[in-house]
Amino acid sequence: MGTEVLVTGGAGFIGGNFVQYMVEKYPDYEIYNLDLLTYAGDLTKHKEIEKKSNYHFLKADIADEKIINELFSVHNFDYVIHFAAESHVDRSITDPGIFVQTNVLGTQVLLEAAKEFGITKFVHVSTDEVYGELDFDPTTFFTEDTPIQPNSPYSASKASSDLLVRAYHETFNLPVNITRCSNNYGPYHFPEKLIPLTISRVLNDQKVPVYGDGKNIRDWLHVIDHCIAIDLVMHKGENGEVYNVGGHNERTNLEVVKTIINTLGKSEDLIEYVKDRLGHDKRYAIDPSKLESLGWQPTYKFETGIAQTIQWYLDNKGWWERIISGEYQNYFENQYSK
Ligand code: NAD
Ligand code: TDX
Repeated sequence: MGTEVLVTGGAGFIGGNFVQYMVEKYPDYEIYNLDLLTYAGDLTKHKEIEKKSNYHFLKADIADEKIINELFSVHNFDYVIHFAAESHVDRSITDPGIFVQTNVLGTQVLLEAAKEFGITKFVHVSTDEVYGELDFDPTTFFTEDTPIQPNSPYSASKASSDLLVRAYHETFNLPVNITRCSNNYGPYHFPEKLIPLTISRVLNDQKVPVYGDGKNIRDWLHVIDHCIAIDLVMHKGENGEVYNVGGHNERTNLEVVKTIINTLGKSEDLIEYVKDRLGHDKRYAIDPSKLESLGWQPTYKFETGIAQTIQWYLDNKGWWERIISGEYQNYFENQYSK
């Protein structure tokens, strides 16, 4: 039997890019995309790879123990690359329960199945947000030894899942890695998140909501560089280790929004300062030296990556226009009417 890779959340933004990358890069691997197809999941992005014989789709809820166990019993998954999650901080503030259900319970169900049926490696895709926030001192960074101090229900649920992954390694010797990446951007980013929200709204000459004073800092990484990092960790990561992923691309939110507006030749009057996010983390910044010691380097400069991403949204209007014209409209109106 060839190598079987189970990718959870492969209909979402990062998991979707990873599935496409793996199907192309490893034609001798069988890639199984397992996804519940929530509001954030969409299979139209996989039209091209659906033609390939090494791509397979399984519709399932990671928190459904019965179905997950059945799937592990009929397949021989060598790798589990776990992306599936509720991923939006603002939604976790208005409706935290589903974050615990999917991110905590769902991860535990997968870990238990991996332990019972046996695997080569479980890669848990986590986030720098589990470390909490940094102040604006540009010489400070999150390392793998930074204490876990999540501030939002989203990051608390991710931190909880990280701790379960760690526990399954310590208690049951399950072969695991945890990756903690900074903010991603790139194709198929769901338009509730800052960069695609800004691009889609500026293209429609609509106001862009900037939380607070716009000075919060995020560390941006192109999604393909995240995929390359996970590929490396999956094959070369030392068992039980955590790897931070980031490319030293810190920008204030205002800088990001202005870059997009200026690239599209629109007016900065589109910026609208709105009420700040509750518990809004000031700054994230990653020290990626541990991952670099495995041989990883980012391939995208932010300036090139953001220009290509803006172009992608121009070339793929059909994809995001369909999303923002559906249920998303209610979400957006509720979110910004508060
Ligand atoms: P996303 O919201 O775009 O995609 C999540 C996917 O998971 C969707 O396809 C959805 O249908 C699926 N899903 C949700 N609940 C499920 C369930 N119960 N069972 C099966 N599938 C389910 O998220 P994303 O931005 O691609 O993030 C992917 C992962 O990467 C998450 O674990 C997130 O915490 C992590 N991460 C994201 C970023 C970022 O900047 N977006 C940065 C670091 C880490
Ligand atoms: O309308 C907006 N206006 C605004 O000012 C939105 C949606 C966001 N913001 C701000 C909040 C943040 O400081 O922009 C920054 C980025 O916000 P998001 O795109 O929501 O990302 P963030 O909260 O930083 O979390 C993201 O990165 C880490 C992902 O959504 C997480 O899944 C990942 O773990």
